[in-house]
Amino acid sequence: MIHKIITGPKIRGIKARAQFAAAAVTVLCLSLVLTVLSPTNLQAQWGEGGKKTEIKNDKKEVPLKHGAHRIGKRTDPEMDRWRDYGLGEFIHFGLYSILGGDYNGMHYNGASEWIRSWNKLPHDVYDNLYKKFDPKDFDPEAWANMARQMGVKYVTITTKHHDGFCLWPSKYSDFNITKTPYKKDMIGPMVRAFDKAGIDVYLYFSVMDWHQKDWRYDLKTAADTVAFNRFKTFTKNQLAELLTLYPQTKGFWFDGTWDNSWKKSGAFSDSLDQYLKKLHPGLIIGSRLRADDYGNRHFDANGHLMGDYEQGWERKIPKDYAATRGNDWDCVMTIPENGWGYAKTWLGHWKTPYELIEMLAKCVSLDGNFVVNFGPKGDGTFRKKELQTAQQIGDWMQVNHEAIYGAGYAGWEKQDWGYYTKNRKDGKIYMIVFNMPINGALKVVPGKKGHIKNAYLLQDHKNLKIEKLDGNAVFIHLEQKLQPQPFVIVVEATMDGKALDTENKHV
Ligand code: JFZ
Repeated sequence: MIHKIITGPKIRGIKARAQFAAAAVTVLCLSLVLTVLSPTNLQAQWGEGGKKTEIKNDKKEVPLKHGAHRIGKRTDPEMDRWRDYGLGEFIHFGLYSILGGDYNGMHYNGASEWIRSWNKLPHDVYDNLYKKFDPKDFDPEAWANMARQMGVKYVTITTKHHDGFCLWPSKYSDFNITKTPYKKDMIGPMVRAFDKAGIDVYLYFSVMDWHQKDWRYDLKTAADTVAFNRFKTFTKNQLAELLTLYPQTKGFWFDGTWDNSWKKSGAFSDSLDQYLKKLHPGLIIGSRLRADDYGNRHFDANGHLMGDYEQGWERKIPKDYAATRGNDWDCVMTIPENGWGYAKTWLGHWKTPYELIEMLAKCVSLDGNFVVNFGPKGDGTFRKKELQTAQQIGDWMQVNHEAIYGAGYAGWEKQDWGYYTKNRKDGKIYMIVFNMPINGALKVVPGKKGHIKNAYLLQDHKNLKIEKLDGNAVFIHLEQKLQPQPFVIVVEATMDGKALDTENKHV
């Protein structure tokens, strides 16, 4: 099954490429015809320093009814808040948490929340699991405390995964929590507990729904279209219901939007996006909801992001700033190699807290947020290893959070010791160090006009020795070459080209 999960997106990818090629030909013809009518194209370019410069070029944009409606980042307070989170938590919890990837003494090798698609497990067995769903030890306050201790600023919780099971009392689907032995709403208590702990709540919602008879993978017949139209209304109703029941919601994390049926529904997903935002001003929706007129997802036919942030960085991190195209983005990450829901048998590598912290540092250094996933057990508690991971990330965050919250891309040339981040408000630069060089010195090459004034360790505020190198580069010397954990150095610099009196100090 791992095979199936791994090859799934690839096959989809090939199909998508074929469709893209077809769309591209259409687009080319269209643009030839519509040259006279088209607006002048403005292409955004991103370089070191993160400054966006609009450059005019002669290429014409493809006219789209359902492409991006905004070029560049959202600038409202809600989105500023999102941008400053730095660290987030993802929680996958549902019927699949009962099985934990095992059935009848057999182990499913795919991601455990996909177990319903395993040919060894009859659908009716899975669909009757709700009769056993009773997370007796679920304690929303404990979940929120764990998140707070870990230092996360936002959490995304699964309200409904691909299996269609709703963790809230939806009046639009009987396949919901009230029909289980547990009976009570789980989403409300979670939303309120996280909100009380000062953690913003986002709702994961899979559009693809294996339980609904009207769901279609593709629209091949008129009957498919009729059924899928009913499905669209159902989806819209469920989403409005969630926003009405849980007004604290800050945004939706959409999923299961890769099938042809949805890709052919660009007009609907566009109107849905606008409807939800009207219902709930400030709502944040990433690039996994919409498709454009040609079925392009994430980016429209003109390469513009459709959504408030790029949501395609799933278990992967951009290699450099250029790869982010200057967009807002977050990376969602599993602790095991792959698998989001609880898995009793957790095979393969487990990421260590420091590996996760390094990913966090890298994401923030490239202007993104980092989200760590947890898969609680069927009884509603977290496995020990996940609790320890959260605790250790939290311990590190306690000391070093200044380098993460409100910080982003610094624009300084990356060095091998680790990552720079920069506070968006006061411009302070942080060095998050993972690889201490053998010579005990860290090279810093500030931007062209930068001059290093002072450097100190964030953990104890002890000043560090600075040695001037050629130009405005410096070495920062550490007394202790081996550090037990990743550490942060705060750099005070002037960026106006003026040298400071400390500049010529030699060590
Ligand atoms: C999806 C789900 O199928 C999965 O169970 C989990 O919820 C995850 C967060 O999201 O998985 C995906 C979605 C997109 C890609 C790969 C896996 N992708 O774009 O490569």
